[in-house]
Amino acid sequence: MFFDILTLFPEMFVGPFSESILARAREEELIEINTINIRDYTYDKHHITDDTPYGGGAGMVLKPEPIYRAWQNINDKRQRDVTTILMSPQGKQLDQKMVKDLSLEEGLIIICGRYEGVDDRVRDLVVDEEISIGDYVLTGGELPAMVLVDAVARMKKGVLGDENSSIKDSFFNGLLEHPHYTRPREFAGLKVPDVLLNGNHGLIDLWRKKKSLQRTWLRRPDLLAKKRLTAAEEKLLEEIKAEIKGGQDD
Ligand code: 9D3
Repeated sequence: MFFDILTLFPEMFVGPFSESILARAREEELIEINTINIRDYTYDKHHITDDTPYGGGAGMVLKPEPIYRAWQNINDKRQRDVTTILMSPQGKQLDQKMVKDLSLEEGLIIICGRYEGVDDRVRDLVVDEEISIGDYVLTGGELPAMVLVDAVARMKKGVLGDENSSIKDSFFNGLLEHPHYTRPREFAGLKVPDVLLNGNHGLIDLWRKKKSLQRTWLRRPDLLAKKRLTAAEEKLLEEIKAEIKGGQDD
């Protein structure tokens, strides 16, 4: 899968996409990440990419022509209409369902806004979807684009070492994850729960499912409200609620 990222700051992407899982996925050509500098598509002497807003007001707006030319160039190169995303605070908030759907695309063009935003005609002409990563204000669309690429790339077959890792993901089954432990068995006076040491995988799975439900109930009741529980899960949840009333916490 390819990701063509249109940005004024391509250098920002170098570090995050050159380490660990994404670096390996690129080496193995499971994903291809290209950054395209919008400034390379300015034709004026001073390579100007922004301008003051019509109607007045604070801040600057990204001019449409350089972004449009950059988009046309890469979209033509791909020889098809590539799904084009604008990272924007006005966009639909990214969730795992959107990530999964986007991972089915052959490739994406991602436009990163800066300053107050992008001339709205860019939206009209080339943007298919506007995506936000949450309700907090950042300085531009670059970090959100990195978040999007990371989340989508790890859904592709072969990108995660363990084929099952993305299938077991919490937001995939709609629950938060159970606690994880590794050696040593005791650390700073805290012991690993005995059930994880006795090798009884039936009991371990049950314990993990219960912890998973407990955490979700305590921290993200909104997720639990959306999820259809099996009879076994309902039973565990009743146990958890009784325990919590009895003064146990997590
Ligand atoms: C004063 C109005 N601001 C809108 C909330 C202006 C504004 C602030 C920050 C316009 C652009 C930006 C830069 N942010 C992004 O481009 C961005 C973003 C974000 O700030 N938060 C979460 N997701 C995203 S996706 C792109």
